[in-house]
Amino acid sequence: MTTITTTTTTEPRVATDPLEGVRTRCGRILLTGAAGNLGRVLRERLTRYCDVLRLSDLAALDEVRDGEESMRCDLADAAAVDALVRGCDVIVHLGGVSVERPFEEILPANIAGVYHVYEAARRHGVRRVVFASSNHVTGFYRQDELIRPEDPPRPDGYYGLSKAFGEQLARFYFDRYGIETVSVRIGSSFLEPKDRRMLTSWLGYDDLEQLVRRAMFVPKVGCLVVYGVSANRDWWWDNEAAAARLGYVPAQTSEPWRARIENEQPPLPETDPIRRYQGGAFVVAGPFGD
Ligand code: NAI
Ligand code: 15L
Repeated sequence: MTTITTTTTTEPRVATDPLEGVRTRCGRILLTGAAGNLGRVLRERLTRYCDVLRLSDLAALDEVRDGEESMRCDLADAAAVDALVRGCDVIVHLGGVSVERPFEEILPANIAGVYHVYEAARRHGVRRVVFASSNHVTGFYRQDELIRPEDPPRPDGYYGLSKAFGEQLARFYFDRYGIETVSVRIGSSFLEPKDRRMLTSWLGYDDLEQLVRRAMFVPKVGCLVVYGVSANRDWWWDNEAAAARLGYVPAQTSEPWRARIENEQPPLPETDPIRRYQGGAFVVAGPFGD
C-alpha cells in the first residue's frame, strides 16, 4: 500500500497571513455541543475571542464562569434553536451525534439540527458559521489515496452522510443568503492519537483552536471546506485550501506518539477494511437493529 509522506510539515505555505490586521474578537459566539469533548476544549479557549461565549448542549453544562452564558437546548427543537441563536455574531456548531449510529438518531440531531441552526442564523442575521464536519464525509476513499475537499463525497455511514448534508446546506445558505461557512472536516481530535490510523488523521487541540479562530475571523471565506488535521508525517488530505484561504499552518504533529503506537499495536492485515479505508472502523459500523 502506498503511503503519502509530506516533505515539509511546519514551513508556512502562505506569504501573507489573511488575519493580519483583522480584529479577532466579536460580541457573542455561540458554541453548540459545549458539553462534549471538543466543546469542553473550545470552551476554555474561545472566551478570549468574544465578549460573551454562549454555551449550549442537550446535556447539562458545568456552571457558567465570567464571560459565559449557557442555554440548554435540543437541536431537534426548531423554536429552541431559534431562541438560542438570537443575538449571536458567530456560531461554532459542534453539537450532534458524533459517531456512527442508526439513522433514526442521526436525523433529528444532525440533519434537522443543522437545518434549524442555519434557519435561525438566517432569521437573526448571523453572517458566519464554523461547522464541525468530519473526515467521514470521505471515509470510503482508500488510505493510499490523496484527496482534496472538492473531490466527490464518499460517506462511510449515516453519520458521514449527515455531515455531507450539513456541508451542502451551508453551500445553499451561502448562495441564497450570503451566510459564510467554513466546514472543517475534522480528522481525529483528541488529546493524543490513539491508534495507527490516528497517526495520520490526528488534529491537536492547539491546531483545532487555530483553525476555528481563523474560520471565525478571516474575511471573505465564502463557503469553504477544509480538513482539520495537524502536520502529521503522512497525509490523506490535500489541505492547501486551509493554508491558502485561511492561513492555517499546523504546529502540532502525531510523531511523538508513533514509536509507542507502532510498538504496541501490530498493523491490521492489508485486506482489512479498517486499514484499507480512510474512515477506519466507521466503514464497518452497523447495520443496526437487524
Ligand atoms: P461529542 O460527542 O463529545 O460532543 C457532541 C455534543 O453534542 C455532546 O455533548 C452531545 O450532548 C451534544 N448533542 C448531541 N445531540 C444533541 C442534540 N440533539 N442537541 C444538542 N446537543 C446535542 O463529540 P466531539 O468529539 O466533541 O465532537 C464535536 C463535533 O466535532 C461533532 O459534531 C463531531 O461530529 C465533530 N467531529 C469530531 C471529531 C473528533 O475527533 N473529536 C472528528 C470529526 C468530527
Ligand atoms: C469523527 O467524526 C468522530 O466524531 C470522532 O469521535 C472520531 O472517531 C473521528 O471522527 C475519527 O475519525 O477518528
